[in-house]
This record gives sequence, C-alpha cells and structure tokens, in this order.
Amino acid sequence: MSIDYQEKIPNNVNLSEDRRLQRALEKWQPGYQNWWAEMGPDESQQMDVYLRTAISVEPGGWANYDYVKMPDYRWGIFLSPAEQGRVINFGAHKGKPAWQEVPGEYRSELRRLIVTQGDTEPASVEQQRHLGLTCPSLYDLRNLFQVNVEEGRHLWAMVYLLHAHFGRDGREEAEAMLERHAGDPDKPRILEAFNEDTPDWLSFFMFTYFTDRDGKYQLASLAESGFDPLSRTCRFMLTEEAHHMFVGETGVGRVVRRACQLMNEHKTDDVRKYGAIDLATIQKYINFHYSVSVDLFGQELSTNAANYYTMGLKGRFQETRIDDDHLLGESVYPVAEISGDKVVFADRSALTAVNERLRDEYTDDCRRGLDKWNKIIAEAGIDYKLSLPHRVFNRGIGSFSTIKATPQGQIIDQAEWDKRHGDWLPTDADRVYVTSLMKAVTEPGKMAAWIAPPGKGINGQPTNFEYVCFN
Ligand code: BYC
Repeated sequence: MSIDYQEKIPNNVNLSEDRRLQRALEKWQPGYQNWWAEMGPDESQQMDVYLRTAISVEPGGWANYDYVKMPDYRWGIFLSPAEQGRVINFGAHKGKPAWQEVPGEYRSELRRLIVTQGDTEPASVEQQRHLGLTCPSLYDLRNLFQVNVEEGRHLWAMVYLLHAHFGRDGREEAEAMLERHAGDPDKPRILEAFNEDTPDWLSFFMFTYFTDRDGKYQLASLAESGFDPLSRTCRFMLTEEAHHMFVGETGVGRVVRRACQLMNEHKTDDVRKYGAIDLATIQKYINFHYSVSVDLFGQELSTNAANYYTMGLKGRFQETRIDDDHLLGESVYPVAEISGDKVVFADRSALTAVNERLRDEYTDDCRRGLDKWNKIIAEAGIDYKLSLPHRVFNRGIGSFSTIKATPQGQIIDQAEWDKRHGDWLPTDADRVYVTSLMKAVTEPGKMAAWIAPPGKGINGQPTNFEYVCFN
C-alpha cells in the first residue's frame, strides 16, 4: 500500500490503470494549483516548511517529515486499505456487502454529502490564508501550513470520489469546489461556519479545536458509510485530522497559560496591560466558536439525516460499537426543545435525531479540552473556570435559532440580548485588541508575548528548530 510519488498525482488507488480517470484528475489539477496560488496561504510560495507528507497509509508510514516548498507539496489520493468482506452495518441494507460502486437510487444524496464535506476543506484554507503574516512563532507557522496542506489534500480526497464515481456531474461539482469561496457574497461556501473570518490566531486555535472537531465527528460518521470508497477515504482523513485538533487544544492552552503567568506575576486579572489575552476574552471566543460549530450538525430533527441513515450512507459515531438494532425504527432519543420559556428534553424518534446525537457526542468531546485548560488555570492557583455555553446559546441553525438565550441557557428577549451580548461574545473592541497583538515573530524559538511556548517540538525536534526557512 505504498504511494507512488513518481506519478503526477501520488496515489494508492492504481490511478495509472484507469487512464480516463487519471486524465480527468490531471485536467482538474492545474485549476487546483491556481486556486492554491491565489487563495492559499499568503506570501508562502518561496518558504521551505518542515512538513509531514504521507508515504504510505500504514501506521507509521504516513508521517514522513522534511522541508517542502508548499506549492511543491505532493497532494495525493490515499484510501485506507480495503477490509475484506466488509458489510453495511446499519439501515435498510444492513448485512449486505458494502457498495464498491454508487448505488443508483441514492446517487444524489451521496453526491450531496460528498460535496458538503469537500466544500469545507478549501473553505478553511481560504479562511486562514492571511494568518501566516502574523504568526506568533515559527513552530506555529509550520503547524498552520501543515493544517492547510492537509485540508488541501482532503479536498483532493472528495474530488477523487466525485471524479471516480459520479461522471459528468461529479466533474462539474469538482470545478465548483474551486469557484465558491469563503465569505464570497455571490458564491459562498455551503455551511455557514465556513464563511466566517478567521482573522487572528486566537480564532485559528478555536477553529481547529471546535470546528475541526466537527470534521472529526462528521468524517467518523461518513467512515461508517456503506459506500466503501467513501468509508476508506474518510478513515485515512481522520488520521490527519487528529493533528489539527492538537494544534487547537494546545494553542488555546498556551494562550491560557500565558494569561495565568501574567496574572500571577502582576497580581491582576487585566493582563491586556501586559500584552496578553485575558481569560474573560478567551471565554467569549469559546462561546462564539462553540456555538458556530454546533450549528454544523444541522437541525435537531432531520429527515435528511434519517434518510442518509436508512439508506446506509452516513452512520452514527462508532456505529458498530453501539448495542442496538442499527435500524432505529422504534428507538427514541432525548432531544432538547423549547416549551414556553424553558428548554426541556423530550423523547423523539432516534432516527430523525441522529444529528442531535452526534452533536451530544461532539459536546462531550469538547469538554475534555475545557478540562485541560481549566487544569492549567487551577495549577496556577487561579480561581476561574472556562466553560462551554449552553446548546441553545447563539444558534443560527435548528429550533433555537429563533430565540435568544444566555450562555447558561436562560431564554431572554431581544432587548436584553441587545444589552448583554457583548458580555458573552467578542465585541468589535475585543477583536480590535486581539488583532493588535498579531505581529509576526519569526526568530527560531521566540514566541509572541501573548502565548506560552509549546511543551515540545514537532517530530522530536526542539522548539527552537527552524521549522520554516524564508528564502
Ligand atoms: N449551514 O436537514 P438538515 C470539516 C441546511 S467540517 C447552512 O439538518 P442535514 C472541516 C441544509 O443544507 C464537517 N445550512 O440538514 C472542519 C438544508 O437546506 P435545504 C463537514 C445548513 O443535511 C474544519 C436544511 O438546512 N462535513 O470537515 O441533515 C476544517 C435542512 O437541514 C446547515 C459535513 O457536514 C449549516 N450549518 O444536516 C476543514 C458532513 N445545516 O437544502 C474541514 C456532510 C443545515 O433543505 N453534511 N443546513 O435548503 C451533512 O451530513 C449534513 O449536510 C449536515 C446538515 C449534518 C451538515
């Protein structure tokens, strides 16, 4: 299962044996490269970056580190190895062999899922394209670029599926991936969180913690798919995704640590005086990024999601580890809803509630990082606790999008929201302050004043390693 890097498009899918597909992808490739040059990381074309490139999909083989010029990064097509005799594990086709070709009756639903997933990947690169100009250290700059090239590869992963399995409409969808852009009023990205700005590094760390984690849960659900090529593609993407969330978790942790150091040193909560980001502002960023990311799970009750499940296209998180009938015809799941001025839980069909269940699992996972950040604060002897806002807070999708609520989940009227939302979400002044800190630090080992150094370097290298060389 090693990957042939002599080919124009590195791959482990025997591309050279399918000339038509190979030619179609080679035709798409220059458009991708132009998109990267125009919409990818600003002013990065000449830099040598210490990057991880996959050389095989086996454990240990996909993490090969070396200096690479990013435009020369070998974006390729890698699927996890096929599982002999794999069957569909849920829905109406449960127990039948997994599909190797698109099941004709579900073609449009499957295409829609792949397009929605694929669209997020280049979107995140676009959102992050200016950040390299204000990196807090070379270590962070390298991590940003690692995330960016891998998101680019994840676009390749979805484009491969579209080209290989959806004929002409697949090729058209692949073109459209490069035509929509994050925040473009005429041709926006499909999901709302991918049209938001990622204007500063605190936002980047929050994005990689909260929004990439949506990616983990969505990819894990698609990895359960009865459509085997999608499952194998997503399984390999998940191995790369882990590093992105690590960047977010440790990034926010380092900002918290720096705030705590200065709070203790100067005996004050107001560390802005000393060029750091105060815990109250970090909490507001958590409130924003968590609420925008939970929207990505869709409606609480979704017939689309129920259909995807019954069709065998998109499962639940770790489907095979769940002890039930995997059909969900009779089962119920507690779903939050509004009753008068209160949020209550009511049992609803588990089938229509699969989005909500995934959102709950995601939230539990988000809490683990909060615990780690709170441990940093507690170890510094500071009496402050960061928390996740309530699920109903600041929602744009689903049944809570029509109400206003506090981060504790108390429903309030518009007038009170107008008065108080600046206490809960970053204000323009907060954003201006955070932006004012964003100045590039490019001397090996040096850190910006608002962030603590990382605990260790990448791939066993010291933290003062020259992770990026400017030419
Ligand atoms: N924004 O029945 P519903 C990642 C629309 S992130 C805007 O709940 P469904 C990554 C929906 O289109 C993971 N619109 O929808 C992270 C529909 O509209 P129409 C990305 C939204 O489809 C960081 C209507 O509401 N992958 O990988 O069941 C960096 C009905 O809603 C939104 C996926 O999302 C929204 N947030 O649920 C890089 C997996 N939500 O057509 C990468 C694939 C809903 O009726 N996607 N709408 O007018 C899906 O499984 C589903 O599309 C969703 C939505 C779970 C997202």
